Order: sequence, then C-alpha cells, then structure tokens
Amino acid sequence: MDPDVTILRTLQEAGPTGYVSGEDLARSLKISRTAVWARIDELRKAGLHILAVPNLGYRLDSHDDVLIAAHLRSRLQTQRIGHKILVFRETASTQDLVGKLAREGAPEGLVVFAESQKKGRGRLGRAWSSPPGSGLWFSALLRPPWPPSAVTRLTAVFSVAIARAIEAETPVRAHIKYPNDILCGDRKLCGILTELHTEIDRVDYAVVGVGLNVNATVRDFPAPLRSLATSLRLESGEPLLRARLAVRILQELDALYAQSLAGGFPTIAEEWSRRCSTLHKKITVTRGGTHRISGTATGIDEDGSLLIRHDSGRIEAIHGGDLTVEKP
Ligand code: BTX
Repeated sequence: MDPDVTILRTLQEAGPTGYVSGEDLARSLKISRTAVWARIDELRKAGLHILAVPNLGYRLDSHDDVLIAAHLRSRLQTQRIGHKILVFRETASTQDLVGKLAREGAPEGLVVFAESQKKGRGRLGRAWSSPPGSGLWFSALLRPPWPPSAVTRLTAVFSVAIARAIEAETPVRAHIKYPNDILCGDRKLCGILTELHTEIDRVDYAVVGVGLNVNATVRDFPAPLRSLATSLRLESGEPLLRARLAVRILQELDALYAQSLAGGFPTIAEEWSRRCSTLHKKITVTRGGTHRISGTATGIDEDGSLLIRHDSGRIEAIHGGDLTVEKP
C-alpha cells in the first residue's frame, strides 16, 4: 500500500486529539523515521495540516480545501471504485485522461480528479465550465459486463449516488433531471457525462464524468451561465470541504455499482424515480437537434432508458436527448 495512505489512515485512527509517534509509523511502514518525516513534509506541502510535537508525535489537524489522492484513498473503504486515484492540478479533460488510461489497460475503478479543466466538456461537444478549486471535476473508469444498450444504467447509478451524497453531507435539496443533470430548483448543480467504448455487442469500457459545482460563487461562472447554474455553496450559504463530499460520492457509487452488477438495478431505478423531478409530467425530449418526442415520463426501464407514455397509451423507451417539461 502507498505509504502516504498508511500514514494518513493511522493518523485518522488516532482521532482528532490522538498522536502517533514517528517511531511507530516507521516500524509499521518498515522505513526510517527520517523517511516518515519526508513523507509528512510532502503531505503538508500538499495542504494537509499535520502537527508534530516533540515526545508525542504526529497529529492530523485539518486540511485546506485541496484534493490529495492519498488523503482521499485513506478515507475510502470501497471494493472497486477509487482503488487508484489520480489528482491533477490542471488538465484538458479528465474524460480524455481516463480514456487514454483505459486503452492502456487500466483496471475498473480508476478515478481521475482535476482542480481545473481547460477543455471540460458535456454532451454533443458542449463546454463544461471547470474553474480551479470551485467544484469536483472527475471521471471514473468502469468495465461493466453489459451490452451497450444497458449502459444508460450507469448515468442513473451516478445520479443516485451524487443525490444521496449531497443529501447526507449538505442541507441542500437537489433533484435529478433526466438524462444526466442534478438540479436545485431549475438551476444546474451537476452534470454527468457517460462515454462508451464498445466492441460489437459488449462494452469494452465506460468513462463516466462528473462536474459538480461545490464552492463556486456567481463570479466563477461565465456570464451566460449565471442565471442557469448554481453551486452547493450558493444554495447552502456555506463553503464545503470537497474531499469529504468526494469520499461520500465514491462510497455511494461503489455500493450502487456493486448492487447493479448483482442484478439490483430495479431497486436503484425506483430510487432514481423518487428523486427525479420530471416524472409524471408532460415532457418533450429533443434528440439530434430536431427530432422531438412528447408524452408523459413514467420512469426508467431495466436498461436505464426513459419510459414515455404517448397520448395513445403506447409506451416508448428512449435513450439520451434533452428534456423540457411542458408548461401546464
Ligand atoms: P450537458 O451537455 O448536459 O450540459 C452542458 C451544458 O451545461 C452547457 O452547454 C452549459 O449550458 C451548461 N454548463 C456548462 N458548465 C456548467 C457548470 N459548471 N455548471 C452548470 N452548468 C454548466 C453535462 O453535459 C455533463 C458535464 C460533465 C462534466 C464533467 S467534468 C469531469 C469530466 N470531464 C469532462 O470534460 N467532462 C466531465
């Protein structure tokens, strides 16, 4: 295991007032006390406040709002998601990085975060604004043994995981909007982007990207987004520690993904429906810019496709598209 992860786990286990001696850390890591000190020094430089008191040892005090891979790893107890985490200060798009690592054979569960993205993207080549430090911008690599048609499930799994984490960690009331948004009122808080690499009838890999506005203030958004977007900070009036929220999201994702692999997607679809604000309403879904389908949204099927009831009573399952709720 990464020595930084072991150091941080040991300090966390000692609690907020407990100290761990350099000697104990050196012994359990089988490295010298000087090497322990060098690791602690690196973690401090990354933004963790680790107190060193003579004769007592080290204590993890707090941290700045920075994302540090070893710190995230040390707090995760997951089966698959986040066994490997990378954090970049700046990148073009975390989707591209994870796609590249997937093609090189990276295993399922890799998660890449960036403090900022220069070319963050949404669906259909739309831009995703990702200014430094104001949100959680990350992509995860998954290799589900499903046919490509079932992969819309992943967007639902991510939506429910993020909605649960927001509910657990903040006072903000957020809801899901089909296919890939989490909103507060009618403002966008989070977008999810699911990209696939397929082979004839199976998924080789899926890269699921999350853009969640956490501590963004109005000025962090480009002018055209100011009336459309919101952040957890704007909604709650409080800044949040992104690492804490990130850990909770990955933890929820791990549990929900395992559940969906074990055949439990129908239960997740029920929770998705409860958290979705656009069900049982008259909606129009626009696909490919011009193709419109109108009806009443009734739920999602076992593949994660939206079920629409036409006025004739016929039910149609559709993937993707942009949804608008018709005014009564
Ligand atoms: P989408 O196509 O549904 O939404 C894109 C639209 O959302 C934009 O056209 C714009 O109107 C609006 N928008 C752009 N930036 C923001 C923002 N920060 N907050 C609210 N609204 C915004 C949604 O696509 C999927 C977005 C996924 C982003 C993640 S970030 C990590 C990963 N890397 C990457 O390049 N994309 C994903």
